[in-house]
Amino acid sequence: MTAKSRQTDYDRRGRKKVVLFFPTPAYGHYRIELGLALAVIAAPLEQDYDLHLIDERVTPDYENEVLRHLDDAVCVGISSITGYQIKRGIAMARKVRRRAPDVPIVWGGYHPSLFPEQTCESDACDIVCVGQGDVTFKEIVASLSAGKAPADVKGCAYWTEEKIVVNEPRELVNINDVLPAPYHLLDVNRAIELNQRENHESKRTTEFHSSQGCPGKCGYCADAQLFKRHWTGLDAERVVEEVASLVKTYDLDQVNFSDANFFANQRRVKAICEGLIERKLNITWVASARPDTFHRYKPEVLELIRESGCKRIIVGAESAAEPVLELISKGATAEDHLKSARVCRDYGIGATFTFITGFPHAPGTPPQETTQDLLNFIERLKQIHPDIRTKIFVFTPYPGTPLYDLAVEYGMHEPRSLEEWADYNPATMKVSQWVKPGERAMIEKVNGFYLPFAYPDSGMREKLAHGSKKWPYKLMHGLAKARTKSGFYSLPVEWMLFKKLKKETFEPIA
Ligand code: B12
Ligand code: SF4
Repeated sequence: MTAKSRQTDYDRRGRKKVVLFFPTPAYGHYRIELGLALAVIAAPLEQDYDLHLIDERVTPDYENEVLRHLDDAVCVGISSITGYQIKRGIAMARKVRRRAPDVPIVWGGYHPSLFPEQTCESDACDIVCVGQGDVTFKEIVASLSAGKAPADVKGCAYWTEEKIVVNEPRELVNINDVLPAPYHLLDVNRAIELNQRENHESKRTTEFHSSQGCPGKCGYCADAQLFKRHWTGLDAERVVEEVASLVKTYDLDQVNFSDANFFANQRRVKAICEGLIERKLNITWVASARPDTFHRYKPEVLELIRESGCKRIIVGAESAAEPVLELISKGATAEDHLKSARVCRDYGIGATFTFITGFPHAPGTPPQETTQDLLNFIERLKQIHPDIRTKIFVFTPYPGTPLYDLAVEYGMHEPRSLEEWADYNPATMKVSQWVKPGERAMIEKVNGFYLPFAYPDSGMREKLAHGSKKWPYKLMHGLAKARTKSGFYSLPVEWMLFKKLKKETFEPIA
């Protein structure tokens, strides 16, 4: 379909429904993290509109759920990060177009925000919400309900027959001015049950977003594009109040904070922990920390963190080689990683360290850190603290970041349309010319299988001591120890058997 032949009608007077769709975000098997973005943008519309929030992973018969509301719809909203989520979003947009060609389709989220014009060029999109959607989406809906294109709405771009119009940007909205996310519009219980059934989670867990932005400037991270390195946190009282209400409503055992940088403000963290303890919520919680922040926390705050139920922190370590840490502007050193591991050990908190291999380097030059170097460092971390998990990602350059520009400079092909971005998936494409063939399999094998057996975390130790499969686990522990000690990973019969039996590695991130 060419742009000219679109039949979109921006005059939506008299319609009362708003349909919001959260496509499956990633190719492969992932735990379901709630599509909180939809709830946040729906919040200010709740009084005046009939809202339908549909999550491809959670809503049964999701396709019909979207299509059956179109006759009376002001618009359909689609959320997306770069990659597979676009693919699923386009697939749904095309179905919407076939059924109701006049209904405007609005895209929002990290990817459309980076490429508003390019996204509008696709026949799968009419309007893009650039950046935060809290206020912008409400105004887009108001404009359409008043019968006009969103010409006066800051922070959006839209398609017209003559051209694509990009309006002036919207200033950052303070997260404390945003209404609480109406979780009841999402099928939280079903998401929890799916995670329990399909991801073998024992706890009833959901997500909470307590801050936005991050002052860091890591060269691979998209956060700065949206939040301009500006961090704002919800007030501690509000966090505790909302978390307490969620725990009660959904009978939760665990809350995962999905903030980019939960620990940015020590005073706020202390107040949140005190609040959680005072309320006797009796939950565990998980959140992300920068490697240079956590070990600098005061001992009394670390005590409170543990006492309030912090089960695990997630540390974006990325590398242990100084030249790489410098290249990616991490602002942390390998020593910071080791210190964080020691602090977690001393205070009885688990930690997941995430690493990235395959950062770009100039053609003809060797990598500054090999996957084997990373695996050696991971072994050091695991020797410090038994409750350390690790995950190695293969570097994928995300648009809008300095390392993306470097990758392009070194010859990476740049996708040129929304449709091309849909295939930009780290799991399926050979995006990286900086990771040698066979290395992905090596990572999966050693980091996802042998290291967890050789250095068992608390969950694995439990299985080794008591579980029904105690003896096979003990045997594997011995074998894995011998493998990691010798570095001999050829003829991995036990690994091949494991791959046949299980779809996941032993160490989920949270
Ligand atoms: C939860 C999460 C996930 C979840 C779900 C993804 C999702 N779409 O939400 C899962 C676990 C699946 C995931 C996976 C990945 N993620 Co992730 N993830 C996050 C995280 C931590 C929180 C997102 C969130 O819920 N925010 C809360 C809501 C309220 O905010 P929001 O989503 O930004 O929505 C606001 C606006 O964007 C806008 N908006 C959003 N949608 C819509 C829709 C409409 C219609 C409108 C009008 C507005 C709108 O309005 C909202 C309110 O202001 C963010 C980091 C962060 N702190 O934001 C990274 C982040 C989104 N992830 C990112 C990445 C790179 C990944 C991975 C590729 C990482 C990897 N190495 O594998 C994988 C993808 C898997 C794969 N291998 O293919 C990047 C995205 C970069 C990009 N260019 O798109 C982020 C920003 C992290 C970062 N700092 O770089 N992730
Ligand atoms: S610390 Fe995390 S969120 Fe902050 S800039 Fe670095 S990667 Fe992004």
